[in-house]
Amino acid sequence: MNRAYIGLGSNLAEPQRQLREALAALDRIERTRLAGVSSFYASDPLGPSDQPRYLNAVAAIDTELEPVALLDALQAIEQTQGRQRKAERWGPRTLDLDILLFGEQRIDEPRLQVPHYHMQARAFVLYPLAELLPAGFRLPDGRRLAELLANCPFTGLERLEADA
Ligand code: A4P
Ligand code: MG
Repeated sequence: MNRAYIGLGSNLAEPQRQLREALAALDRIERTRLAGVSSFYASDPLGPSDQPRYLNAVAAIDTELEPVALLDALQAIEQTQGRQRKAERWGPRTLDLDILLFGEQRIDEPRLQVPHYHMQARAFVLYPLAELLPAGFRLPDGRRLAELLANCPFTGLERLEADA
């Protein structure tokens, strides 16, 4: 059994609903259960600025799946929720699910790199992730989460109050 952390992002088609449906879907993945959810955060778009603000969150899951099998399951959820892969990089999307961390593993395969390549610089990933991890947590490469947070200003980010 491995604890993995999944980044969720949406900026189309009722992002709040997209994230709630995605969380329910994560809990339905075979041999996997939802173990925790961060607050939801509204965030300014990274990339093209002519797109709506995003809603971001991080979920903790416990899974017996192998990493690539988990990625398959996440991509199936994205498809179910109407994700259309477009050529434009960092463009708008109904749902993006990224594997941020997978146990203590470092993975470098064609389809999957973990820890997720850009997480160390993204406030909309680091701040929700930090809600779910102990102070002093270290990434598989030894870097402390607290250090990454200290270098990543809480800019363009708005933590939303839980509404239910
Ligand atoms: N892939 C490799 N490693 C992973 C991993 N750890 N988790 C591969 C998930 N996927 C991984 O992803 C492209 C390929 O990455 C997958 O086929 C998988 O094999 P994708 O979801 O199809 O494409 P993408 O998400 O458009 O590309 P990319 O570069 O991952 O986009 P980002 O970097 O995720 O950016 N602004 C705000 N405020 N909030 C956001 O959430 N998101 C993006 C998307 C842009 N701006 C944003 C946000
Ligand atoms: Mg992605």
